[in-house]
Parts: sequence; C-alpha cells; structure tokens
Amino acid sequence: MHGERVLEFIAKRRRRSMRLADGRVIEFPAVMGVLNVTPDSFSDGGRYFDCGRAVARALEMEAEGAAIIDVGGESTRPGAPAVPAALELERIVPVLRALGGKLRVPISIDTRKAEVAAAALAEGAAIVNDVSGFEFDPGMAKVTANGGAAAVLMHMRGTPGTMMRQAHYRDVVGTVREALSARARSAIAAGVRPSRIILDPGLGFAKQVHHSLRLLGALPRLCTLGYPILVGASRKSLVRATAGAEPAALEFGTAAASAIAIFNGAAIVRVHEVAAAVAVTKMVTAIKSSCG
Ligand code: HH2
Repeated sequence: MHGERVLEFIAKRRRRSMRLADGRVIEFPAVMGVLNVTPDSFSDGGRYFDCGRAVARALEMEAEGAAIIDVGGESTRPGAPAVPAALELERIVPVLRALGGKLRVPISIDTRKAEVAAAALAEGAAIVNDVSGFEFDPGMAKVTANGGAAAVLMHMRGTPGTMMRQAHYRDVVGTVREALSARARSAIAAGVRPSRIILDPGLGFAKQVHHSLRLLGALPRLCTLGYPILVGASRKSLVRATAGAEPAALEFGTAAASAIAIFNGAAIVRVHEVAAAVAVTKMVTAIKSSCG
C-alpha cells in the first residue's frame, strides 16, 4: 500500500527532465530521431547504411530539434533475421566514432546485446535502448549500470522472428504495465539508477494493430508507474493499417499518433521524421499547458 502511494506521488510529480551521467539534461517531451544503420530496416533500410550519410542524417536530425539520436545496427521488424554482434558492431562503431564530438545531443544505442551496448557506451553513447527490456542478453543490465547509462526498457515477447505468434492478450494494458514494472525492478536490482529508466510499451512488438491502438489510448495508466514513457509509432503497422501506406498517409498518421502519445503523457516519441514530430510536440505541449 505504502509502495503504491509512493508511485502515485511520483506519477503526479511526473518528471519533466532526465539528467544523464555526463550532466546533460533531456527536457521532456522530447523527440528521439531514428538512425538505422542497416540494409533492411522496415521503413528506411539501406538509406543510412553508408557511414557518411548516417553522420549527415544524425546532424540533420539534431538541427531539426531531435533531443536524442537513436543508432541501431539490427532491424527488429517482424520476421527480421538475428544479426551477430560482430556485424552489428561493424555497422555502428564507425558511425559512433565519426560522430564523436560532433553532436551536442546524447546518442542512444538500439541493441539487445551487451557486447554492442558496451562498445557503444565506450564510443560515447549515453543511453541503452533495448527492445527486449534486458531479457534477451543477461549481461545487458550490468553493462548499462556499470556505464552509468540511462535505459529504455521496451515490452515485447519472443524475438522479432517469433513475436507476432505471441500477440494475444486478455488485457493488453494490464499485462504490459505489469511486465514493464517487473523489468524496471530487475534493472534497478542490477544497479541501474531508477532516475535513468525509461519504459516503452513496444507498439507493434508482439502486438496486433488493435493492441497498439489500445496502448496509445491507455498511456496514462502506464504513466502511473512513475517512469518516463517512450512511444515508437513511427511508420509502424498501426499507422499503415489505419491511415494508409502511402508516404503522406504514413507521415500524417505518425504525426497523429505522436500527438496523442504526448497528450497522453509520453515523455519521448521515437520517429523517423524529426521536424514533423518537433512541431507536433510544441503544439501539443502548448495546448496541454493551456488546459491548466
Ligand atoms: N521500434 C523499432 C526499433 N527500436 N526502440 C524502442 N524503444 N521503441 C520502439 O518502438 C522501437 C525501437 C522499430 O522501428 P525501426 O527502427 O524503424 O525499424 P527496424 O527495427 O526495422 O530498424
């Protein structure tokens, strides 16, 4: 009972920012720009596979107002094949090295592997973004804790190859909320600071379209866990199936999902089109604050 009251208290005083180990502060709501250094990501595969292009895109997203650049070397789209750590490192390390000292905003490393996270932190990344919520690789929590890094813990089931077979829930919101709470507790037990934990319901990951839509609508319930919430709806099946798959429909649909996410309390939206999300964030923040 006491614990629940503490969580309610924390939720009411919802965090407005996060201080990273190096003193940089991320103000919420924030936009995380996606940089996929992969040949096969579902929406931008191959576009930033070249190191020079990846660096230029990172700088462009920062100029557009991204508060975090999320670098990934493995596609996690449904059915994607697993990538060995050595290949993931080959993709991301040159980009992180080339970005060294060029970006003001922090870098997050989008990986499920401790070896890749450790190398990225050594190259200056400050946040570990793990779609498996530290479940895929048992070494992940220690690497994050030892590096003093912030952690994004996402909810999914199985692996990208198997997850859509497990997209069945009786109560998707309650199930995801419980699982995220458990993941936060085990990260804390391994030494990750509670003030550096971000939770993510994992739209599209072991979720059918209606599950993802339901989670977006029910974000306030996830916010009562007391941690900042990240939402990644950008160009996903919930947008394709609802707004349409042509480029304009995908972008407007993504913007609508980001707007609702922020209105419902998300601290961070993860997107491919940073400029649009920054405008959406400003607009929703202004409307929310005028609501009192
Ligand atoms: N979605 C993707 C990858 N990483 N991380 C978090 N925290 N939340 C998400 O929703 C999320 C994520 C999938 O999107 P994308 O990076 O565009 O595709 P791919 O995995 O094919 O590279």
